[in-house]
Amino acid sequence: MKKLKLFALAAVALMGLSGAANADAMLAQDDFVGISFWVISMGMLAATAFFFMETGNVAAGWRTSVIVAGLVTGIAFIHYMYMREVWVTTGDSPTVYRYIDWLITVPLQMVEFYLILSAVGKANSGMFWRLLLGSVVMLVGGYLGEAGYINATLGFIIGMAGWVYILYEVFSGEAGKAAAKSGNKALVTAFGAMRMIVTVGWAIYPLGYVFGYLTGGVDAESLNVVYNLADFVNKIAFGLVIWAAATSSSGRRAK
Ligand SMILES: *C/C=C(C)/C=C/C=C(C)/C=C/C1=C(C)CCCC1(C)C
Repeated sequence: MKKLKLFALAAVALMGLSGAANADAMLAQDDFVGISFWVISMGMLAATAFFFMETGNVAAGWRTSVIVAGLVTGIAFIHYMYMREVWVTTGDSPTVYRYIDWLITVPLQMVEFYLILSAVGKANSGMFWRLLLGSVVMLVGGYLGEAGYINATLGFIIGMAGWVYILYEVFSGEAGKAAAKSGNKALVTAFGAMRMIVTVGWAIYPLGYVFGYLTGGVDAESLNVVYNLADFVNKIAFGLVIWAAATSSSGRRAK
């Protein structure tokens, strides 16, 4: 188990490094957007190491949730290595990389609602599929709109429908009800905090879409900084909430 974890970490770090091998990609001292890409990428690496290392400190039922938190930040770390290179060398928004990252990490984060419910025995497969479907509709709609395959407004409407569906599921749908009735304090706290992140923290992305593509008024610099900060909260803090619930329900350092 220890060896496997080290191997996984080394693999993640190596993949990330290969993205940084371009010698032309020198960060300018006044490129604050580029600096934010660097800072967030290192935050993602540190979070990944932390989550993987902590999997040994939580009860078996919570382990998968903490592993998935590490996968989310690990996948984001690798994408951040590429995104910052695109930004630093060309000054363009790395939209394709961002969406590929979202397309993998957001469904994984949705699955986290299911996983923490299943850690306390309150999940069913219907929730899993509904949350997954909502996130895929949201992202595919957004990408088709942003990349110009469909009208930007139409893409936005499809994306919003997916997001609203997710919010319905975690607030008033079966998943929300199951959490409220679970009687597990750590789960209720974590579920509530994750729900707030998905409501408030996630609102930043559609706002960025509106200002960046529909009304205009936000330049690529600001949009990237905002997305970077949003990812920091929505991936790392989201994982920490799960980790906190996992450790408090497991008794710290339970082995
Ligand atoms: C780690 C990355 C995360 C949590 C990304 C989340 C992305 C969204 C919540 C995107 C939402 C969008 C809409 C709700 C409307 C259409 C446009 C999107 C895709 C930006």
